[in-house]
Amino acid sequence: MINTIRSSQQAMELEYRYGAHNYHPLPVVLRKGEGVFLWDMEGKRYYDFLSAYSAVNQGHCHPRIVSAMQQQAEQLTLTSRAFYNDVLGTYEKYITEFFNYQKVLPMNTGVEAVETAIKLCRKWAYEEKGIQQDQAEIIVCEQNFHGRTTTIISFSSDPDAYQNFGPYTPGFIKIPYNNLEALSNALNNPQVAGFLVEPIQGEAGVNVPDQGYLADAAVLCKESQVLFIADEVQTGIARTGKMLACDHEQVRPDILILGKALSGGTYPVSAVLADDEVMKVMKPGQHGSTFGGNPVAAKVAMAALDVVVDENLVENAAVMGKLFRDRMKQLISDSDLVTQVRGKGLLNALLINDSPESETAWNICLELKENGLLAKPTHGNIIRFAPPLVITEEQVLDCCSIIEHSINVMK
Ligand code: IF1
Repeated sequence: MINTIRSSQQAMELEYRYGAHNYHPLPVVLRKGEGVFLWDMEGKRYYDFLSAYSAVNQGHCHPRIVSAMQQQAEQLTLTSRAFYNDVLGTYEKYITEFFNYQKVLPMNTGVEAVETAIKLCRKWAYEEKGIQQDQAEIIVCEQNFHGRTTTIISFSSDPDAYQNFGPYTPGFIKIPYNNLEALSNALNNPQVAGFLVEPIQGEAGVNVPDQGYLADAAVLCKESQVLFIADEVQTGIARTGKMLACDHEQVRPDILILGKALSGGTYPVSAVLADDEVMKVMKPGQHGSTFGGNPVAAKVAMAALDVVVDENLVENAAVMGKLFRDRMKQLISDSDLVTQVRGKGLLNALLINDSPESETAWNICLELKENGLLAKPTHGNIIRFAPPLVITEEQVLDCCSIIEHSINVMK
């Protein structure tokens, strides 16, 4: 009989004793989620303003997604790709038509999808572009975050992400984000195969590039026969007030990477989408994953995307995001503790007027927690605010009051 956890304190102690210490969570122990709300073990309710880093766009435990998961889980959970099943083809048709690509390669986590995109880009470079074997380079941006596997952290600029995990995977060129001249110069290298970029840098602190950056970058890549690879794991699926953040500039990536909210936070589901010109280089036995494209993932993803459309989450993210930023701009003029609000749709962040090494942002998040709102700092002095996209106007206004009160208490 598994010993049930009876208190938050007990839960934290168990994790400390038996779990690897690879996280520093906010001291709150959650046991229930529904829509924009989370409840801790003592029954206190919180607004969730992290959404599991944009995985719970549809709201916690969305009934349609949970039901799709339950129904498939009682019938067939996993065949592996050694055999066909009666769900995958339907899902592949659904998602390729949804995002207007000819092919999809289904994976599980975001980082697996990024790794898949890198392999696809390199193979295309050798077999289609004619780059010399093992010489392909992929351009990435400083302050990127694309996951935590060894290849991905090989091109991270965050010492916490890469220190003492070497030797590193070669074949990546780092350039400053939001800098077209740097991209143009890097593209002069004939070995370049792709440009991997987050349309908005989430972990870096919701870095929104200048209007036109993505569109101009895509043009530069096309002119150099370089694949434009958009990592929309965090910015995709309605989060920024468009279905994809690339849609703000009508950019159609050559390779599109999705994850997180592709399942509404119920199950690990990710996907890489591309047209045949690129995807054709992947032949049987050259890539895969035990769980990639499994029947439960497929049903969950279709339900999760249906919810985004049926509940008009793209529009709601755009409207509620603007409402949030407008209220925060008012706070900025009233308080010297907050210097900037930035973001698109419901992916926003507040810059705190203190050094990144200070505890101020963390202490503000502790105060927010006391007042019923959960958020977490990204880097040092930046707090990300990203609620589920189902949030109502009344709830946004309520949360803005909580944030204003918490900031003023801290002043
Ligand atoms: C954690 C950060 C966010 C991502 C982008 C790929 C991935 C992520 C743009 C990999 C994942 C998660 C990882 C999660 C916290 C969160 C995060 F703080 F780590 F950096 F969102 F900003 N591309 N981001 O944001 O997807 O393999 O995790 O499914 O605790 O590491 P994954």
